Amino acid sequence: MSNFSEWFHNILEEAEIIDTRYPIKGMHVWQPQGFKIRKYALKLLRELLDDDHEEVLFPLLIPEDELAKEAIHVKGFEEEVYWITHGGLTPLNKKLALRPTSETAMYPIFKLWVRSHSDLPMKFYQVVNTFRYETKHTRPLIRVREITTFKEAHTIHVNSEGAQNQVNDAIEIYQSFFDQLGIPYIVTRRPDWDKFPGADYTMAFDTILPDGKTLQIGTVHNLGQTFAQTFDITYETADGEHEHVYQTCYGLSDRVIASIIGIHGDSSGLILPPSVAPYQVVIVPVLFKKGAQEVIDFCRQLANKLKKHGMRVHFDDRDLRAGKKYYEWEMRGVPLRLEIGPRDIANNKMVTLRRDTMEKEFLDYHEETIINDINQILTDITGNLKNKAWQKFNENIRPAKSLEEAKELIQNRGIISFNWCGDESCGKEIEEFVQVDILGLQQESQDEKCINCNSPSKTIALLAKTY
Ligand code: PR8
Repeated sequence: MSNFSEWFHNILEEAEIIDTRYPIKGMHVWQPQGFKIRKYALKLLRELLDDDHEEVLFPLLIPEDELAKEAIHVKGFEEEVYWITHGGLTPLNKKLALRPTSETAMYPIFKLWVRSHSDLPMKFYQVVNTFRYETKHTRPLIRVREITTFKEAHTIHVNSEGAQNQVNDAIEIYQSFFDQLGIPYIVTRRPDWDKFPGADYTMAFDTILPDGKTLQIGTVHNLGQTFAQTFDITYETADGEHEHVYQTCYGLSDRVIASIIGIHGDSSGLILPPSVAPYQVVIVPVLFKKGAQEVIDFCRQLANKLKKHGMRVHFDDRDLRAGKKYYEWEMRGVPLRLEIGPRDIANNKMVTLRRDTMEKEFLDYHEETIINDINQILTDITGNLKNKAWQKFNENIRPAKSLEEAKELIQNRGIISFNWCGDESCGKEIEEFVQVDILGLQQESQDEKCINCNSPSKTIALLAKTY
């Protein structure tokens, strides 16, 4: 995969994930294969959130005066908002924004919903499309102007500690989600100049794509009381006082799908983790004139049996050369292929090909154990994909002891860690020298000196070339 960008665009087209020919920049069409991956990814996410969040659906349009209420927030988004100015031929009295995110759509309503301390915490989420007029180079799934898979959660708490704990819980939820997809990540606190507009602070998940650039794949924001004060969201305490609530919000997007595709794929195409693969197993019959019907019957029965046990299985009985079928299913990233011919049936065996290793093996066929055996292979594939991805990720994080070394190391892309005093103007100097941005702050450092100004270092920070 020498040119990731080209590989990525080709595979989206060849595997029928996304059609990029829609005539609006940054807006694309989900094709059936892509839509299924998206659907299964969302299923995993909903399973995690539904435990203690309620799913809701707010309108797409936000009145101008609501969007403008929170000054820092609106400033942060002013260059990215799409506006509706007319209803048919009639100019609207009040312009309507296409939501770039839904704080200002939801929070005036939260004001009506929140009553007493006993109602709290409240935790909501929705999966919607949002619109951002991105000025940076757009790329399918990675930087789009219509984010079609925007999962945004919004929570409300009685005190700062509640919001703080929720930030930690949200990080755990996302960790568990990315772990199931085998996507490696690093969680950092964004520098103050890069936090979500209106947030007290922002925690972000970043992964590394095969070209060595990092991609922000999720964010968790502690909003403190900023929006609560702007939208006057209060609750009644046990003593009958009225207090402003504390809030958090956290979001993920189509970038999750981009990461699944980009991180696991290889030169033969997609490699999908079984949890999101449209087909987890494909059965290809190896047919000769003699015994063909027997093979077809056997394969069909096996497919039905696996389906009954909840697996997504496809029996490919098209009249095509086996080699052509192999090529296609490999390109589409089906985790496991079973090849079954007359001799295999006679010997109670079948050939398995794992897409992650491309290794062919014989599997003994036993009526009673076949379900377990195949499930075990799928579990192994999930584990192997995750391990391989993490290994590569970790190899791409390197420490630098000096600015010169940081500049040198960043030529190989990836993430560079270094000691930093935390001062904004010093941070800007570092960014200027190295010519990449500070990604985030990782952890407190002790007895170390800032790589730039030599004063005591407060944190280990990360530098990266980002998408
Ligand atoms: C919020 N409010 O909005 P956030 N294309 C693809 N993915 C994107 C794009 C884009 N143009 N822009 C952002 N993302 C908060 C939290 C409700 C939910 C993805 O936060 O602005 C990024 O992965 O940080 C980002 O982490 C996530 O959406 C949430 O967007």
